[in-house]
Amino acid sequence: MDIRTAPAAAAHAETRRGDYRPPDWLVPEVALDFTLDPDRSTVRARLIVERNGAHDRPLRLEGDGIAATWLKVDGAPVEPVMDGPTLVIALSGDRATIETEVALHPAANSKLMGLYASGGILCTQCESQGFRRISFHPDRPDVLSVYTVRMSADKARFPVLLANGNCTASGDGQDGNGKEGRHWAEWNDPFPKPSYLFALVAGDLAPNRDSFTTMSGRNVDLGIWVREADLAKTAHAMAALKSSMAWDERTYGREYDLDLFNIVAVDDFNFGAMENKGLNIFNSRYILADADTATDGDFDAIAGVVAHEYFHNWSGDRVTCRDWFQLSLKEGFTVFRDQGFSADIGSAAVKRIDDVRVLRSAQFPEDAGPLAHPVRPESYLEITNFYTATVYNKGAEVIGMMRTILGPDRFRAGSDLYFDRHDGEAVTCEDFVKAMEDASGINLAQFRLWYSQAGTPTVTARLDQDGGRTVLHLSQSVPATPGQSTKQPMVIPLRTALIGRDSGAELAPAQVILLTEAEQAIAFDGITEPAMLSINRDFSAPIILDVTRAAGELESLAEHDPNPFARYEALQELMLRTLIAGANGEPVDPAPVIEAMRRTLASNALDPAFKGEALLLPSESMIGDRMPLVDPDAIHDAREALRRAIGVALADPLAAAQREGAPGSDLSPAAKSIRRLRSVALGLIAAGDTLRGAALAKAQFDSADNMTDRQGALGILVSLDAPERQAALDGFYDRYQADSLVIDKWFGLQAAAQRRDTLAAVEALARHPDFSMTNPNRSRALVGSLAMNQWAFHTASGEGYRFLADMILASDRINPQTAARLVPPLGRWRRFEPGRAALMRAQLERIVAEPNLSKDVFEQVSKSLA
Ligand code: B3K
Ligand code: ZN
Repeated sequence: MDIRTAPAAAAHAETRRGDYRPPDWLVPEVALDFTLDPDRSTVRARLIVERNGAHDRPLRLEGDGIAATWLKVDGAPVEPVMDGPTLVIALSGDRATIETEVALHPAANSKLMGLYASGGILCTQCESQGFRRISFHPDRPDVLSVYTVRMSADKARFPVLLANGNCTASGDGQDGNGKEGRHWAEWNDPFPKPSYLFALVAGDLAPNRDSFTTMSGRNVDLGIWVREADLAKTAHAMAALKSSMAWDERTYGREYDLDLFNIVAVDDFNFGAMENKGLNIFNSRYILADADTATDGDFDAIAGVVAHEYFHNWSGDRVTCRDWFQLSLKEGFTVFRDQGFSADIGSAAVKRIDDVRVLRSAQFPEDAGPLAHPVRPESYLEITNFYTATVYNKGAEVIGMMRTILGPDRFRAGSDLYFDRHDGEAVTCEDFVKAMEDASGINLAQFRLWYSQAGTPTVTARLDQDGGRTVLHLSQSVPATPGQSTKQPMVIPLRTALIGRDSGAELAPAQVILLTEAEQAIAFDGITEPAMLSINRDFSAPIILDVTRAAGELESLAEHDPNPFARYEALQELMLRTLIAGANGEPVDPAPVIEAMRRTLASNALDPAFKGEALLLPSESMIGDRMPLVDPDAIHDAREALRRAIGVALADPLAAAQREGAPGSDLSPAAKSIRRLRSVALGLIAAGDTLRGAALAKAQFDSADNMTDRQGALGILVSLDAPERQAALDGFYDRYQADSLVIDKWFGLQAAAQRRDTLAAVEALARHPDFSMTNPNRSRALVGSLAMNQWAFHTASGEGYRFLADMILASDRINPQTAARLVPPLGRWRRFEPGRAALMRAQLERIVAEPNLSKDVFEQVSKSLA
């Protein structure tokens, strides 16, 4: 139940970065008093406000779907004056006490922003602008306050009451009056924070308790709060929390600052998790895991997200963002930090391959489409739409490039300076870069273009060797993107080595070449043998690389390049060239790919996890991204043909790899590697021989003692026409009916199936009793997975587009954030052949014509059509 305020003229108004002005009023103190009930909660707020600078503007407190039951200024009742959703209070003095009361209906809050109910737990989500759905407030990240929170609730239904900071008092009754069945608690957070970091939780929860001793010897009590029945699934998250606390001390010198650190898991959550100060709230999929229900990938994602949210305590909470255009200040940096953590606790090469895969599959298409925006955007209608792969993942690459340019020691000096200089402040991306410059003495003026220019640069590279001279010719270009027709050359750090074509040895030590001009030539001295270029090693820059290669070079690099990432890239590039030729209808010889894969499989020097990654063919959408126009059928056919050829030719070594297993209880990198390669091999075997593949998959499924093997097998069976398929799907459902995170997998695997009837199956599953649009995990599992399944989603009839548009419209009425996230797959219409493009566009037009569309969906759809 949202109270509709007068349709503000500003409903679709843009917020622009250049319009930033410091707040007119500061709020040094906030005291909140919640009387909690799912059907009717009341929130009393007392704000101490102070005029900021000399001006005579009124105090403006933002609201969203709330109304003040009363308002007091310095203790005296005042009639509330509204400007649309905003409460406007004229104040004559420079300091005042403002009190408001609002009533909320958490159980009816399906947007999952503000105070809402999830499975009987009351919880909050405030970033970016959810606090204004709880109480009237400036609700901008540069207004920092010390919060005191009091809450009362029914003791039987909500025995646990948590908020930010430390619990200072608690007792039975309400307001000290002993009201029957209720209890209360009071919390205080000594660290001033913006409203987006406020949180409270009330529920019937049990803790996994542990403790951590910080580097200065302080004890921190840790708690992970879940339903009692889920306690056994919290061990991995707790271990990850403790190792990320130690890692941040070692790697960035950052120590935790409160005596308490709590995490709560809830089932209904709009994204992964939230870094509220001292009280992180998580989507339960990033906390709960055991070998029977979670894959190795799930375990890794849990460690990564737990670390990410923990790291925000410094990169986000202690030093926060001045305005939402600076989102990458905390998100890009924190992703970079969590990637470093995961690389250190697992295989660094595999982690880099995974991160680059995410960048290429999510960020590159975004950068090449109608929703392209710089890492630091210039304007938005709805900030929620800017929690993107560009802000997060390209933002992390930008930090990584600074580290590459500065070197690790100067980078660390820069981050120390940044944290020291800005502790307790709300700052900008510019402040971060300035700290890096000041600490290193390196000028980053041109580098700053990475924050302002959208679009993925393309770099061409050619190594010329003649007359004893070796010269590397480089050129760069950045494509036009919406609102940015011309671009300047960027600073592109390219980690480069030359490899002897005959010896396979590095002829010159690897070095970082800084490409700063549109065209540049670099001469190498003392190279006497024919050389091959190994460039953009470890993906040192987030670019598209176009290297002129001699015949046989990629094969040779795939086998000999000493840099594992470069070997992976060479094999991927070899596959891509073959697949693109196939999709273009050219005659294709699969032999070079098969032989390179055979050598990779046979190598004893390679980690099996690396082999698993290396043998995975580029996805259909990645192939499409490299073509002028996407023809999903041609791409699918070419990819399946190559998979079949590989499966037939390498049947024996693949079968050997598939036979290797590791006990599910073993989560060591080596055991994970074996399982990873096992299911990749199974997929290729099945591509070569359906009957054999189905039998092997069924056997792997039945004998599995862990979810990685079980899901790996089921993920292959779902695409096969074999009797084992339905039996396995049914068995899986029956076994895990009561476990919603596993049932998400069941929905997701069917939506990802490579079958002609996938779309029809998904439409049927959308009517399954377990399907629900109100749970973001479930809707993403079914609808999100279909939209990522290029061949199944893009059927020539356009039925997939109609289905997705229906889902967007239905979901917009429930949860606009979830709905808006489903728009980008339709927004890529210009990339598809004309028939499909027209059908996709027609669905976008149908959506935008709908009255009462949310700002979230309106922004994504209208920009996609522009
Ligand atoms: N900061 C949150 C994301 C909030 C998204 C708001 N629409 C989680 C994270 O990135 O850590
Ligand atoms: Zn984050």
